[in-house]
Amino acid sequence: GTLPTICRQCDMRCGIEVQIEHSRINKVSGMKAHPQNRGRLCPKGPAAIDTVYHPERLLKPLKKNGSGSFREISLEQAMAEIADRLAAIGEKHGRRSIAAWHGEALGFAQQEMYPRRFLHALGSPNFLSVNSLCYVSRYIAYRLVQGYWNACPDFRNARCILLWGTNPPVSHFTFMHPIEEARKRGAGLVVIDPRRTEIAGKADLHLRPMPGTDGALAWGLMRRLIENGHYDREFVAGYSVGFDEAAAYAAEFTREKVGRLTGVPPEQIDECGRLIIEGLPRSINYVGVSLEHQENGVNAVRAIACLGGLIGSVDRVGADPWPEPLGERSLTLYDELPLLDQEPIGAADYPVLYDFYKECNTMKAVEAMLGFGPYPLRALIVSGGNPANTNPNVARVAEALSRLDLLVVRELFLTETAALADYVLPAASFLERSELHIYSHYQWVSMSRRALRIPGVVDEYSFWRDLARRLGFAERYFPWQSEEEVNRWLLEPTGVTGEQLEQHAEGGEYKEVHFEKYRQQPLATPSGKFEFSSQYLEDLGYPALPVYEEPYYLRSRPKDSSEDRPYLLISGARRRVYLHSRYRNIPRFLRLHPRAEIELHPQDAAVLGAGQGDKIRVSSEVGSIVL
Ligand SMILES: Nc1nc2c(c(=O)[nH]1)N[C@H]1C(S)=C(S)[C@@H](COP(=O)(O)OP(=O)(O)OC[C@H]3O[C@@H](n4cnc5c(=O)[nH]c(N)nc54)[C@H](O)[C@@H]3O)O[C@H]1N2
Ligand SMILES: Nc1nc2c(c(=O)[nH]1)N[C@H]1C(S)=C(S)[C@@H](COP(=O)(O)OP(=O)(O)OC[C@H]3O[C@@H](n4cnc5c(=O)[nH]c(N)nc54)[C@H](O)[C@@H]3O)O[C@H]1N2
Ligand code: SF4
Ligand SMILES: [Mo]
Repeated sequence: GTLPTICRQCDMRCGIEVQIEHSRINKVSGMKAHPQNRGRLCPKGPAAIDTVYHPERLLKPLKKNGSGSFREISLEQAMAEIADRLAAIGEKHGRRSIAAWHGEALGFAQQEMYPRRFLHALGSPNFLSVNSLCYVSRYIAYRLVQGYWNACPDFRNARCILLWGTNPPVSHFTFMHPIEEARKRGAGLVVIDPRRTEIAGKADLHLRPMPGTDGALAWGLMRRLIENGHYDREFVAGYSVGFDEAAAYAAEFTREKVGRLTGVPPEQIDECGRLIIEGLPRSINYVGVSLEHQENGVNAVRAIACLGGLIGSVDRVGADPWPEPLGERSLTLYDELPLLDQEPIGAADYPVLYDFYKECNTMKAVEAMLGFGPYPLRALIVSGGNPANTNPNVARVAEALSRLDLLVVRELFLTETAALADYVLPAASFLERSELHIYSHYQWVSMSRRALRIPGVVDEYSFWRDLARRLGFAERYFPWQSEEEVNRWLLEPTGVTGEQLEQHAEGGEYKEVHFEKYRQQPLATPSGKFEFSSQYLEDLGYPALPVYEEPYYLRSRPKDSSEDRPYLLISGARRRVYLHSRYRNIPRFLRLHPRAEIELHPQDAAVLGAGQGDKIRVSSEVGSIVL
């Protein structure tokens, strides 16, 4: 038979149909009725089959011997030993010495809530996740300025689209259909990326700023709009604070100065301004993750959000709608057990991250594992992530993980991170669980369904509940027998039922989309207004305006030309067939990209005498790699 469900191999969460014969999945195809993808899939969609039935998939718990090799043990033994060791570590070092790390593979919603809930019930505030590297800086920046972040603006109805540091044909293919529709109706497209990407090749204008200088460009564009009076005066006058300070600061960013700071020729800045003005009031910004990976990323994104306010994108059609929530229950225990007296790791250094997101910074956590924190972190449970491969300075991360008293990793494969663990537990894939998927940008909800059960492999909810039971707090905090029961409880106040979502696998709109709600209700910022400048940040000792700071590599550049590291590397450009460290064990994908690759500017390549396919050693302050 065919089971309609949701692909959660990445955060696009496309609708899929899974064909099952003799309890084996033999085909994954796109669900036509799902508005997210309308039947289309990326190459990783069907690769779910290669993953779940991969010959190297872990199906039994592994325990590391004194000699460092693994042997298989039963799940009962593994769980009993892990619970005992956690209890002992909590006893000896305090419960806050126990942490959990949640990776990208599990998403940013329901699955993330289980370890958060578990830790707070246990008495540790130390929830860590991939959020330190992904999307939360954008979320915080936009929340600070306008009170919400929309992960996907209304491309379809836009008249000018600015893409900052993002390459949707590869990373977010579901954005491409609405972008192409807008283009057919004449919308302008500006791509801002130091690299000539696939989408840059399709744009009206490709701006190539030096990495980490986008903030200066955003200020330069603001200057131009303010000087020529091309901004939304009604919105600025009625619904914003700090405009005068912002305008005074913007005045410093002349086209010549922005040209010097960013490397973008002033004529191109003018041209970009012209395209934005032509598109008003339906010009929009979309910011990719890369800006978060640069220094002062939050302020670069805040500056871009401020530009959005000037061009009137806030909660408008063809711009940046303000999503309304479904109103489902929340699994967080933060309100009940905030544990602030337990000094969450990194909360003092990154107070805004903790305040907005109630989680610790992973770089600080790595330091704490190495003994440089305010107190030691001694035990860690990782699920859905591979930090020894994906976090900055992997050698240091691996060193930190191997110093722990207890490392437990829930995985499908024996990854770089799992190899360091004391216990590796086989994890359920997305096809082996059932969860809610909220697409807040069009106020839509779907529920995925369990398509597969593998003996001995448990889902995330069952794992955390079992551990809570062994540590004595399941009855109070994990009372639901199964994830299906959790789903029902979450949905109860919403008027949407699990039965409805099961009958209509594509899901449905939970609320009609309305625009310009800020006219009736305050924006969700401290002042209730759009904040060009932030009193909240100023009170914490940060600049109130999203000021531009030159990145370190430019500030510290030697004055003479005898640099021993003359090149600049940006890393992490996506490949269609890979997702971070995933899918690199699938032969048909490996044939496309057998090893890690580097792209060089043709002029740099010519100087080096390097050609297509050559091996190149790249060295930096932290390490060296052959690509
Ligand atoms: N196939 C595939 N799809 C994915 C993923 C994957 O691994 N593979 N990962 C998923 C995840 S978790 C995420 S977060 C998203 C990320 O997706 P996006 O947010 O769209 O980011 P990228 O596609 O990585 O594109 C980032 C671009 O920014 C450029 N860039 C780097 N530094 C700067 C800078 O300082 N300024 C500017 N303006 N540009 C810069 C890079 O050259 C690159 O082209 O993709 C998701 N989709
Ligand atoms: N240099 C550089 N580094 C980067 C980035 C960059 O642009 N440049 N991008 C960053 C970004 S945006 C992100 S999101 C991170 C991602 O970094 P991570 O969160 O580490 O994500 P992955 O590398 O995809 O690792 C996911 C792991 O989860 C496992 N897995 C898959 N499905 C499941 C499941 O259902 N359950 C469980 N328990 N496990 C599962 C997979 O086998 C895989 O090993 O990387 C970041 N690192
Ligand atoms: S983009 Fe690909 S991997 Fe992501 S949800 Fe859609 S089909 Fe799955
Ligand atoms: Mo990400």
